[in-house]
Amino acid sequence: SVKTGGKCPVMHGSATSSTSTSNKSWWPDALNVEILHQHGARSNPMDPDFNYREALKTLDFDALKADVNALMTDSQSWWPADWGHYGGLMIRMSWHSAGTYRTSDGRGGASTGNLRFAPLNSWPDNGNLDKARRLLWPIKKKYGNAVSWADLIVLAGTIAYENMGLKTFGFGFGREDIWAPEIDINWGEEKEWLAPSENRYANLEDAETLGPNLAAVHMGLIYVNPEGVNGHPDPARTAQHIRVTFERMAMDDEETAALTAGGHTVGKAHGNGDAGALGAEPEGGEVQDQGFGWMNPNTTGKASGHITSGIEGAWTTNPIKFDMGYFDMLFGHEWELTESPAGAKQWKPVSIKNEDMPIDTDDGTTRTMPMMTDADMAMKVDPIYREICERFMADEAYFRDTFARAWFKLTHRDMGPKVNYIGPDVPSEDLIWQDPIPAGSTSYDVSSVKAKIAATDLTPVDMITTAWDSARTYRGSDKRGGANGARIRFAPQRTWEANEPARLDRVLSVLDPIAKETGASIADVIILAGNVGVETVAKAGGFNVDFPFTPGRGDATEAMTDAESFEPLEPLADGFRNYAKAQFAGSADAMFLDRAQLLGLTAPELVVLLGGMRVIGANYGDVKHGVFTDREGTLSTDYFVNLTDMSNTWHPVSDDMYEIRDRQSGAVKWTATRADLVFGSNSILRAYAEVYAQDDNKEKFAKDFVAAWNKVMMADRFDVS
Ligand code: HEB
Repeated sequence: SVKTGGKCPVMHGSATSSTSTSNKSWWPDALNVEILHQHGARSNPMDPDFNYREALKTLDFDALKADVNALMTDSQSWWPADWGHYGGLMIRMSWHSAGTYRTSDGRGGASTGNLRFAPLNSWPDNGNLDKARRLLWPIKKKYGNAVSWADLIVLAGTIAYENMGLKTFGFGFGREDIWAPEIDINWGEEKEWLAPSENRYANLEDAETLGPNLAAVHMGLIYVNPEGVNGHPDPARTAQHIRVTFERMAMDDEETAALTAGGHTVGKAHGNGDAGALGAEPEGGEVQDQGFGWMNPNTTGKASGHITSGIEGAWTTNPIKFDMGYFDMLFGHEWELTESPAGAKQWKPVSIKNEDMPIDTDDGTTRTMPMMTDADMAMKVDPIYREICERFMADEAYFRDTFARAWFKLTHRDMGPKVNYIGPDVPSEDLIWQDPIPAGSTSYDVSSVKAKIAATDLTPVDMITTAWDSARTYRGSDKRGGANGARIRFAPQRTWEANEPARLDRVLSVLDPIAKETGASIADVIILAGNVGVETVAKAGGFNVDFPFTPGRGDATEAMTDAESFEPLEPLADGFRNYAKAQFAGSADAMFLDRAQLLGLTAPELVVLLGGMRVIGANYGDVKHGVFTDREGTLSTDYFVNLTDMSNTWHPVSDDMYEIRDRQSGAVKWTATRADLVFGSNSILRAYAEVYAQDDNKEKFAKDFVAAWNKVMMADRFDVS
């Protein structure tokens, strides 16, 4: 074969492939500011005015669904379907696109179509899902911009279930595609696929000690190793790891058991041959492979020759029907350890009647041995999962409903509030994990509310910090958090250290009656107060800013709030207010960047907001670190002017604490943290800091500050965007 390895024999001037001499490889500890520059207009091929929600209005939903249905049983010779049905494959694709979601930072999940790109398109766990997307391509091609890959990938699995006899809970369109892989998601530190699990656990025997933002046991896997922890079968032990990894995906024990059983009620595992002989994964392939990975050189051209995980066999007697077959098989037989033809560890029935065996994928006259993975055995061996399965077995309708709801949650968890769902099959029932928010009034008199706020004895800082704290929980990753709903009034947010509970109580007790008097929601009044506060400090700085304001935020109730599910949204550090819980001080700059990315800010927006917040005096607990001004409470560019002034010197004095001294006299002028000084030390952030330090950019600073402030306040207003 012609193998150039993609290497050009002639050196050319640009770094056209990721070279080993990128800045990241020279200075691995530098902040990765690029995470703020993703998914820009330069990478997006759509017209600038393209709006996916609008495009969806032109979609013929019924025709699309009919085409996806027809695809299920339209077997292609280049990838023959098992039993002539692609349902299992499509479901596994949907599940693997959704299953990367983790509650800790809301990243991962099905809402971006990232399965098209590396690393996900080439993760060992995603083997042969490239085939599923190529099978869908004619449909994507036909419907074009009116349906995103992200939606189509989730729809395919959902239609597959319908096709195989499950009444699903519903479906919402509305996932907009990205055009380059995300660079903000930390999938782990390992440099080797499926590296031993020890790397990511403090103690592998305690599944809870899995690294904080991770939700899989190995690099390159969605959840647990199907052959057991580090490939050693032990269902009871595997159960502990299933519990933790699924919990991090927001699933409780019942949802987990339902998903696993309902998932493996259909389809099969593929390992009928030498898995070691498979070709490169899509991203590592040769140009002539055209992004097709894991090709099997020993293929028979039949479905029975597909090799994916290396595990071989179906779970049920009839793998193209959604039925109770998984429970019948698992609980109706005793199981013993065996190996697949590819050498993978799996379980087989000690004995089984011929008619209970699944028929061969290609040949309707022969039957094959069913199997269970170690993870399936966990459903039987773990006492909690077992009890849940027994409940399902006794009540098929309950199992179907529980599974259908869990599948809907799995595939919609990262889409944010229900207003983001589009299409004829959006379920009307409100679900607690959607963080429901009732519509708020839009008809009250905004200026009289502002006047009432201004007439209170709240300071601008009271108003600004409360509005900020209310809005800053927003994370674009799963579109949760934010000011709408005013959940800052409830547990757990009301008592978060970062929210300065005493001040929060005091401010809310002043704002609450204003909301009651005027008919505005408390959520709106909190934001309006922030606007009043910023207007006041801007005026002090000589700027006359006029705030845009869009009323209509609603007030959630405690009954609409799953308090526990908000715990991961707690700000453990918030550089904008120079706050870090004690144990995180050393990485305050990195956590600052993380928060800015989750808020959806660009690097210039991050910089302008930070500089403004400091001089306003919005620091947590009124600490003075980074308040580089002698007129605190006035909106000004002083922070940037003093940060970039060479008449100062900078000195570390203790962990994460620095002094800014006068170069001549040595007198201490200010103190600072890493979250301040990184804006002078990081060359990219410094470039923006210089923009706002410039003599000609004072007005620009005020204008940009207000725009960035407003962007954060509006980040969760899907109801109006
Ligand atoms: Fe599953 C398949 C594992 C969960 C759905 N999985 C499968 C396989 C394996 C597994 C190994 C085979 C692959 C091949 O092809 O070879 N899973 C697993 C684990 C877990 C799971 C370990 C945890 C527990 N799944 C799951 C879920 C779901 C699923 C949750 C959904 C819901 N899967 C599935 C399906 C399939 C599978 C459908 C079939 C595919 C075909 O047929 O192709």
